[in-house]
Amino acid sequence: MTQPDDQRWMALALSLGRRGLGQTWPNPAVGCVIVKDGRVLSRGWTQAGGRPHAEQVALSQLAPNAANGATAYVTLEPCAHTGQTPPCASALIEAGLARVVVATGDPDARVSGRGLAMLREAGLEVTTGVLEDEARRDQQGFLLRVTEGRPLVTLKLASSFDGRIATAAGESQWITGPQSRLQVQALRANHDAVMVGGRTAREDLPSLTLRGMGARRQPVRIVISAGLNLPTLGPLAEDTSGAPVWLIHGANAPQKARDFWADRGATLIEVAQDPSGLDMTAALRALGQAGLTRVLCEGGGSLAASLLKAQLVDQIVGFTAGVILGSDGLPSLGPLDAPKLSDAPRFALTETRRVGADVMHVWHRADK
Ligand code: AOF
Ligand code: ZN
Repeated sequence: MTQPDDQRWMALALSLGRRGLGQTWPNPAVGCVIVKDGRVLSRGWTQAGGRPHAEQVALSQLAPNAANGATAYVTLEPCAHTGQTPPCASALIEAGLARVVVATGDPDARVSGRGLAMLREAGLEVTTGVLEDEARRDQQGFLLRVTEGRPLVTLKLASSFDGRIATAAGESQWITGPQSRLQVQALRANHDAVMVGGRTAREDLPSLTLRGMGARRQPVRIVISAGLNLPTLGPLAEDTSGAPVWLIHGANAPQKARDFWADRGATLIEVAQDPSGLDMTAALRALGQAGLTRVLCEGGGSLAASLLKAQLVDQIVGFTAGVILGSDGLPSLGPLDAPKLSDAPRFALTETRRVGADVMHVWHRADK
């Protein structure tokens, strides 16, 4: 049974959990609040690298017996397995909690209902489904990794008012303003990896690193390039920021290029290829297998189009500027081969925000 303040405390637990997004992969970013007599006793969230778990962090701050009779609000079903630490369900039982409120279940085969069962068997009152939709949205990356074997994909599109990303001459700096670019850094911070296509890597020589957000973990830098035709000078080859480089390529990538990047510490991932390009479903499955839960695609237009065509884009974050470039400007996306409107990928608006002189808009896949 839910109680009057359940939503309020769960909202707090969700906001704590979000602090871990981008930092905890392959684990979920969970939040936990322990409440007694209408007051917060302690708070916790999953730490960088995925451990300790949120419940353990919250419990570790309490004096012995302090949690007796208290309620724990947890954004994901407490774990039931012994990993490097004992199960969170046991820790909550031993700490003497009377009630545990959970937003949504954990589909991990080692947990999957067992965490809730352990709590109930020990006589704790268990309430589930509080702010479940919000929790599933926050944890969509982890849920997709476990249930579909691939990470969540966020597509970032920064464009002119009419959806262009450069002038006919290729001038693109800067269409959106400094505040939008700061928001992009915040997006990098809450994703596990940043991904671009080979052409963007060649033309923009991006560093793809996180600057100034106080993050402890740099996102993995992923480049998709069938032939590994990538610049051998520039930040991807030289950067010493400690951000890993993973390169996804096809069977035809020359050995010389593979050796060059392997020598520089890059991880090489080979996936199947057909005349239309690399198999993006296979590429994302490989990334899920490697533990990634949230991937931010920052372009270019042809990579973004192939992700959309393969129905692999879960959310779009758009930044739209008040500059107009016309049809001679470069479009933000390559062809989608969707001649009918009913075939076109469709997204539903979830948020709009003014960011400096631009507008940021967040969209989710309409069928999810
Ligand atoms: C929780 N609270 O904060 C997190 C949980 O490898 P381990 O032992 O750390 O276990 C990882 C699994 O634990 C992960 O797949 C997910 O099922 C759960 N993560 N559980 O109770 C947390 N991060
Ligand atoms: Zn746990």
